[in-house]
Amino acid sequence: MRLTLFLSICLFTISCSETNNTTPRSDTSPEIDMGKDQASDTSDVFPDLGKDLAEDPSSGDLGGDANDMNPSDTNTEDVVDPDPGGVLLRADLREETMVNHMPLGYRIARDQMYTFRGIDDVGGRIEGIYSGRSVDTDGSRTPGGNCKKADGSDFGCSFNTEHSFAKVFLRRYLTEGSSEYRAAEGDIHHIFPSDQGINNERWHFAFGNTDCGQLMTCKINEESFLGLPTGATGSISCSHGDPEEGDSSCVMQVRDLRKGDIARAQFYMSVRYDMPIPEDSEQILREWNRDDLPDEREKKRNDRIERSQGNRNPFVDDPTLVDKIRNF
Ligand SMILES: [Ca+2]
Repeated sequence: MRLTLFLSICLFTISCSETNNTTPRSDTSPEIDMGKDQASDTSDVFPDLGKDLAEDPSSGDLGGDANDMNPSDTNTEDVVDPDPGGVLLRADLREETMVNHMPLGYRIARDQMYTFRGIDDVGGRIEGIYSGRSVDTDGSRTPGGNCKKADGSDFGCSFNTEHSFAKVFLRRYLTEGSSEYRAAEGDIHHIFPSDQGINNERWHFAFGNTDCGQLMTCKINEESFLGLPTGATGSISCSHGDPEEGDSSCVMQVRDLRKGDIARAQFYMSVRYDMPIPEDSEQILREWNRDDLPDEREKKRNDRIERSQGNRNPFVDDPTLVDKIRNF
């Protein structure tokens, strides 16, 4: 009798134990599957982005939309943005731009830019990024020579090379002399031919929109800007200081035709070298990116740079990527 009772209790216990073990396993199965699906979806969000970029620079929707990622999933109510804030996209672009980059060094980079049929030689002329003034390609890194003042005297107006992501910021975020620093210093995606005068005027001021009507100081169309029409060369203004004294409130507004070019160069640098862009500038650069979309000249420059240093600026290939990343 005791043995029978003992066996009955044992059987009951085993049965309960199995039941207890089975029930939660059954409950958790869908969660495990869901996690797997999410992980799978995430890896599918930007499949081989760089390959697409390289093979089809004109591709219009590299990042895609959350609802486009799994066409077979008709239950759109349950679709969750797998990459809120574009963190994964940013990481993918960083890897893509880094893996393919073969840094040239600043000296060779400039040779690639200024040589005959080089990156910035368009029909035998080289254009200043800020002024739009162009000079003959002469094979040197400082084309342009001398210009005449109104009184007939000469003054230097040759070009040099502008680091649009200012070197003071490269030194702040990268270790000067390191391989990353040298790669950034000679990264052609953000360096441009520029009138020396305007390059000096810009110094390392942030990019922004100027208000020459209200602000104390507004440098525009002065002698160093070579007498080009007002507005053609952009402007520099300072809310409470003088650009001659390097006031930190000064900003430089780029001429309309090159606003987007400069903006996409900044976003590229932020992603490639993991450097932040100050919030105020970032919002304006986003506007510039939308207002001035890549033209043929900018797209061809991207192609030429890829042939020289191996990587592309993905924001030139697809400017909509900018607004898929919440923070630069
Ligand atoms: Ca442009």
